[in-house]
Amino acid sequence: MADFIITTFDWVPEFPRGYVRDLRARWALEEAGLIYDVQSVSFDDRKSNHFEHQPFGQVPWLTNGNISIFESGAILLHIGECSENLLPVEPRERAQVQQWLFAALNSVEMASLPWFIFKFTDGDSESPEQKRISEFLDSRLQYMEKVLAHTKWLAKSFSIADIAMTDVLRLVHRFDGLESYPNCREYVIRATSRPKFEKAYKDQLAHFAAADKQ
Ligand SMILES: N[C@@H](CCC(=O)N[C@@H](CS)C(=O)NCC(=O)O)C(=O)O
Repeated sequence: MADFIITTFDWVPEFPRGYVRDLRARWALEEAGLIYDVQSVSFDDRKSNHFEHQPFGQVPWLTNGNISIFESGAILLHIGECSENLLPVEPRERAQVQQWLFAALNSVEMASLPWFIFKFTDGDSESPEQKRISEFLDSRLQYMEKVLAHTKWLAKSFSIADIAMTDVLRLVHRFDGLESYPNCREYVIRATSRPKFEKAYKDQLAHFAAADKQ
């Protein structure tokens, strides 16, 4: 049995495929060259065992020996601890990666997720609430655009922070939210062109497609 086990849903509807957050864990483990298995829990029928690992009844969670850890950011940090390539040991570089990991989740995704929910549920209708959220996201993207004008990756080299930031931004890109942000767009393209992302992405699609056939 592999040391690392990612648990995700057995099936999800077509729409979120390729964007389910187990992708963050798959991608990081691929980049780290660590062996892992993927296990499934029911999407339709969430049992008490599921809530023991992920108290919100969501996915993913990761097990590594006797450790079981949920929240994709915490999972990325855990994988980073096992791979110096993704989370450097040198204190200054390590701090850079950690700050950008939290920035992806706590400064950008906290704006992109409500924006996505409005897009998904209300389309392009510009309600005052939707407009406020769009402006909030824009304010974050304007700063990211400046940061990404000068750097290929968020820290000295590709890291868990780039995995989180890319995954956050590519959902915005999916709904044309990066049209005015060429540096953010190029960053997403650069990161998602990495062979390990492509593998993780294809594997996720295959995982859910296999459930369709059953
Ligand atoms: N903050 C959590 C969010 C996890 C999350 O939103 N998971 C989604 C799949 S990407 C999910 O399980 N959705 C089903 C639900 O919320 O019931 C993380 O980053 O791990």
